[in-house]
Amino acid sequence: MILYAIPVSTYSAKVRIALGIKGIDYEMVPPPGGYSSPEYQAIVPVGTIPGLKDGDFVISESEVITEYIEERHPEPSLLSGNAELRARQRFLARFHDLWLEPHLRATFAHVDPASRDEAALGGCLDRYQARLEQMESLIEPGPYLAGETIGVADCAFPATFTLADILLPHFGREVRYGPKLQTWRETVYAHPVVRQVTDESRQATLQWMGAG
Ligand SMILES: N[C@@H](CCC(=O)N[C@@H](CS)C(=O)NCC(=O)O)C(=O)O
Repeated sequence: MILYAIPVSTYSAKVRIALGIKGIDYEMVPPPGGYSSPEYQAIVPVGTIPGLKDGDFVISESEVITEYIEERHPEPSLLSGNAELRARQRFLARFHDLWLEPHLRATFAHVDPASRDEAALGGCLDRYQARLEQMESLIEPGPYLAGETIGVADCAFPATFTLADILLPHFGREVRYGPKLQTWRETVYAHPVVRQVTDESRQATLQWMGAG
């Protein structure tokens, strides 16, 4: 398998964690010409990372890639438990992609103080924090986000939180997690695969910001 990805990409980290937990060998390749380039779009038509190539089969969208991996390599399962627990896994993973992470991504335009719009940045950070507080009321770690074993939802958040731990202080904001999220963070970051992938994300992000 080839995973088109770069270490700084949070959505790529999600898939890398899933592959690592399942013990699947893959080659991580940066998108030729960069993401959205014609060269990369000749392989992965939408041009986003992560993109997966498994033999002749190519697919993108991190959630879809994760579910494809789950179906191809069912053990250990990242969607275990009954229908309700599996729905909770999927819900939290979508919550990450649709309602939490985009507010953090929107701050990228303001990393450089020279081109920063303080009002717009403040709005992004407020919305990110509000969703984080909402998440606290949505979870009941057991100790993972939906049950006793690590699942698709647990794969989605770690790299985003690693990124937030760097970006929020950069913007002068305190990183605040509620008690349930804090407990879950301690559990998930202790997982060796999560730790390895997020350590790489942290290094790459610090380099990207010119601080590493
Ligand atoms: N919904 C996509 C989001 C992935 C995404 O936004 N990737 C960024 C890099 S982290 C990208 O490829 N952007 C391409 C672009 O903006 O054209 C997924 O889950 O895979």
